[in-house]
Amino acid sequence: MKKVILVIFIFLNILLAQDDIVITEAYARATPPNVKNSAIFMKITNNSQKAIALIDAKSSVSKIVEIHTNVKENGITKMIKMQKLEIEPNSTSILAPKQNHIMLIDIAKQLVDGDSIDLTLIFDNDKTIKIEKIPVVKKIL
Ligand SMILES: [Cu+2]
Repeated sequence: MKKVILVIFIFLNILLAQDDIVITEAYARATPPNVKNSAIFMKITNNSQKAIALIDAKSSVSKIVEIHTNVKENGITKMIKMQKLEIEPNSTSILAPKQNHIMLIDIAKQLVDGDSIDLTLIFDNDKTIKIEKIPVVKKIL
């Protein structure tokens, strides 16, 4: 009987341990000197059965952090702020250059390749994910 209870207990723990939101492959773009904006890219996986929306983001490196998307208007691509980024159930939303991204506006210091920065993501299911170290990477876009 004890064994059965133990097995059930372990099984429940596994179920609870599966996070509904998982962030992978996050990186921030290195900045040239005097450039005050940068962006963070990643994959956000929603393992739950409900749509979850990213509604806010914060970082200690910049006062303003926004959720952005790129739109094309009259042949010109521009970035616009989104109130939220919805992630469908059991799917992955990709934040990538020239697509959706987390925008860092008015960064306090230059982001140099090899540095790392923190990021906090706030979702509409009351879940907050803090990533302590996102690598800063120099990438040619
Ligand atoms: Cu942007």
